[in-house]
Amino acid sequence: MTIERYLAARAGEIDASIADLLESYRGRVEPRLLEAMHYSLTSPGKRIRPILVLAAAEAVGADRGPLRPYACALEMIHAYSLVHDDLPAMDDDDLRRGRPTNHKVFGEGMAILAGDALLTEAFAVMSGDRGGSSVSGDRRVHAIRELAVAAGAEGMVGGQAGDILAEGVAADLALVESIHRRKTGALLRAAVRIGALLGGSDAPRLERLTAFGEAIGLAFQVADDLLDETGNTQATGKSAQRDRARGKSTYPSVLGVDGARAMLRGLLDKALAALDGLGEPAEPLRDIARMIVTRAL
Ligand code: GRG
Repeated sequence: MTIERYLAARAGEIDASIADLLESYRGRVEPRLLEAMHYSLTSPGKRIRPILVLAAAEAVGADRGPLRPYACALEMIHAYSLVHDDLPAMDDDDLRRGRPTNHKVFGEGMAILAGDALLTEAFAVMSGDRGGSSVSGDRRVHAIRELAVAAGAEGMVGGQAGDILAEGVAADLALVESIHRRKTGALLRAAVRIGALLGGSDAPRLERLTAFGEAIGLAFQVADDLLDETGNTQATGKSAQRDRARGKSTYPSVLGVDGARAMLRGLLDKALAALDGLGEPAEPLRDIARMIVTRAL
């Protein structure tokens, strides 16, 4: 199977699981709030984080079927982060995934609440019984903690705070990296680790997959920065050169476009080396790493 077909098939599984989940809220959740949650959770994204959960689980030999709800929880946190990131108090964006942003459609108050609900419900899903009894309680608690730490003050929220504080500041590479390891990298790393943990990984493979998750987590942001710098709105589904316009610290701004590209190639080598010894079941993860990097080169 080509990577394109693999990703489309997995995204389809995730979308079906998301549709079931949203349907289960009907009648229990304020309809307008559910509409706003539905708008952002079903809007057309790559679903890369939930796909990483499933691919990491398969890389350690697990059956991905029962893990789909947990994978959806990663997408819920991602969707919340985008809704809040687009708010006027944050990045103030009108366009996301080629569509009007949540607050443009539902108003700021409802967008904030839809983000809050997606974040909170992600943990209800992680701790609930949608995955059946396929995963031990201990592993589930470990996975929930991974997600909380990656999304919280030490992770994504902290990275976003660092990003806001660095606006207009002449940042060096260390600062850019510290922001992006937390803001983008932490959730991607957690997706891989959560897939491995829920899939029953032993410690040596978890260590390898963690190194892989860290490398692609950073690569993802370097690639996003490059696409923002050099891409167009049609390719990215959002306004181009927003980072530069806002005086944001990005990899191209500290390394130059060529330097950022070289860093991206180095991160791909690291990601692939981390998977040495995991054999054929890890092939989709290798393809995902190659795809993240090549779309920005
Ligand atoms: C925590 C309050 C709060 C806000 C969240 C982390 C964050 C702040 C927002 C993320 C916004 C952002 C543009 C981060 C850069 C990472 C990135 C490339 C996000 C887009 O992810 P993709 O490419 O998007 O996976 P799709 O649309 O495919 O899901």
